[in-house]
Amino acid sequence: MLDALQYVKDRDPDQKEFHQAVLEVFESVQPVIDRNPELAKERILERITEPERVIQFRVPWMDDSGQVQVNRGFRIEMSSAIGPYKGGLRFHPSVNLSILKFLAFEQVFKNALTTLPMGGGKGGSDFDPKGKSDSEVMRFCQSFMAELYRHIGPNTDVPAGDIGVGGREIGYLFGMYKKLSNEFTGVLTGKSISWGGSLIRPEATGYGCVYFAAEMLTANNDTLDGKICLVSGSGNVAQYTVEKLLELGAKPITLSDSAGYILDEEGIDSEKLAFVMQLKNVRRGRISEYIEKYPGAVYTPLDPSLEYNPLWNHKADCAFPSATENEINFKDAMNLVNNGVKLVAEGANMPSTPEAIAYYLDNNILFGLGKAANAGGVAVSGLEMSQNSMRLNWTREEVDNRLKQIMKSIHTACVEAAEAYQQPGNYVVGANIAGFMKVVNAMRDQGLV
Ligand code: NDP
Ligand code: 2IT
Repeated sequence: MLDALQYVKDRDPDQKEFHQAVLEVFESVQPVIDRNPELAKERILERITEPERVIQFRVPWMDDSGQVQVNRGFRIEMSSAIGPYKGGLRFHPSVNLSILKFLAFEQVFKNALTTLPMGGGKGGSDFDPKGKSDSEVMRFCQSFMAELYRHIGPNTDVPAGDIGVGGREIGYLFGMYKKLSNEFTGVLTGKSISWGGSLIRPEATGYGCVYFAAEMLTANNDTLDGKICLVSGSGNVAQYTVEKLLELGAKPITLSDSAGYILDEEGIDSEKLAFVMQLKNVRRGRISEYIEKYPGAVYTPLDPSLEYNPLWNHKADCAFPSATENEINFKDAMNLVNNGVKLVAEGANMPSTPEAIAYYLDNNILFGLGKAANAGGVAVSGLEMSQNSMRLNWTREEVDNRLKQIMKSIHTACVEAAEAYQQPGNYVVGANIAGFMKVVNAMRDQGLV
């Protein structure tokens, strides 16, 4: 394992997020390698960490003032062992190869856990949609797709949304793909319901994460009813996490964006959530505006000089990090535990640092790892692909029931894999081993490709 990790680090020494994601999986699957030494001989770890294909391209576009802008576009086609490459596109200034490779790597195992036939990929751009007009976003998306279209397809690679890519962007990307390929196919997921989308896809990641949390609690004879919850982010995942928490009787009290967070000790109820949805999705405003509407709440701007994030330092029962990677460090994890938090379910991808994860496990926190807890989004993307292939639409109830079933089966797979390797209750080991085994078995069946 150490050899394989060193090999990965030596090949791309500056890709620290990718190394972090790889280390977590390698540590979890070490007992599998120990039991099956032929995997080391077959260099499975070296193969599984090497993307099948990496595409990088220039994305030139013109802004509203007539200035030419140049961004970078990427698509990492990580693994097609169990299906076409599948995973989101992220538009954010921080996007680089390391971040996209970590996301694509996690996606491979997450998609395997969903039980649906999807490989793993991820892509995006360092383009920042914030503050851009709709026409600028459209021109950018069209230029991005002018290159990406030749690499994707409904049976090859099916992108979707992620940070900075929601319904608006998927619409512009789909329109350009359709024009260039002269085909109306399910090449992207997260489409609008009137032209091939699936009901429940917008809700799926947040709902799924709460279903997963509920499963972890049920396994411990508890429920979400009455639980005080810390939620970070205020985008797609955070919004529908809050919606489902409210439905299950919990009390969410925080939301955030990259500039700061709000604390509403009376609880963010459905009326307040509707305001946040309008604010973020339609007006594209900032979470600080929440306190203008609800003066009982407190807004705290982000203070980069602090070694911890005060959002994670309030009395609560559960935490749902739903913004971005590494948003909970060791100090934050200590604060969570000291404030009584007993459950952490990751809506975001890799929001907890390795030190934070070790601290949760040492303190018996019920910890739902992102690749298990947030798999509901891509699972319903998989259901959108099925509906597109059948040229049929399922009802809300049908999709929601399938989502619930999938989250339940992911929970069971994690529990069983953790038990099989003598680490009961460890969802990190459980998720990584269950996802890994499925992908590795497929790779071995298909030979050296
Ligand atoms: P959105 O773009 O809808 O929302 C992202 C939210 O997180 C915004 O509130 C944003 O604030 C905040 N945020 C983004 N980057 C940072 C940062 N560097 N520091 C602090 N806050 C930040 O994205 P999603 O809700 O879709 O994604 C959130 C997380 O969930 C990501 O980790 C994503 O990979 C993961 N995820 C998403 C899935 C999906 O289906 N959409 C599926 C599974 C996981 P601001 O507005 O200021 O940028
Ligand atoms: O991280 C993720 O799982 C996503 N952004 C969703 C991917 C998808 O293909 O729906």
